[in-house]
Amino acid sequence: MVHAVHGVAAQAPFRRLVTPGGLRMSVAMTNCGRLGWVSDRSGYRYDPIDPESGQAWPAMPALLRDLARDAAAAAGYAGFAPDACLINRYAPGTRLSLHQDKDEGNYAHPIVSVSLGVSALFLWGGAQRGDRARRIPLAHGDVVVWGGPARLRFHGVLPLPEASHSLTGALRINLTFRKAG
Ligand code: MD3
Ligand code: FE
Repeated sequence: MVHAVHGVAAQAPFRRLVTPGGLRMSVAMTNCGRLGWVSDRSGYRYDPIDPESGQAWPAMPALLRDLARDAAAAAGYAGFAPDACLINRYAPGTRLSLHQDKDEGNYAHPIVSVSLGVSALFLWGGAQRGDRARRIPLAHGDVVVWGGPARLRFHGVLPLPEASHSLTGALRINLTFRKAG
């Protein structure tokens, strides 16, 4: 999977996007699949075109697509066919503030996440931004299917610690598979 991520990034390099509020995100992102998640001054959206290259996003490697499909099926979501894979890259100190994933067309579809490399502490909140969040470690190889009532809960990632993993060095990579369109 790490090799597949490198292949995607060779065609669509990791970049730090700007939020609608004008702040640069600390997480670096890229995408594969028919649709990619992008943010700029005009908002958040799924776009079939990589704004950096003006080209379609790289195809979703079958290895990644099949893993997401099988994980979803094992959690009770048979037939999950993701059309978007957002790939987040964390360097030491990188964090992702508390948010909901609300840019997809149909919240009945789950999101499948795969964590690679350095472990991070995931923040698992509630339905309301102010709800107390649990801290859950996400380690290399962890696969989680977020569906049903979990789908719209607030979540985030604490700053990545300085650590090293044999496959990614100081980095953490997180893939999220979505049915966005
Ligand atoms: C719970 N990514 O890409 S993965 C994201 O580690 C995102 O990069 C984090 O939040 C990361 O939007 C967390 C776990 C995750 C992903 C999506 C979810 C948990 C989720 C969507 C809904 C609920
Ligand atoms: Fe999220």
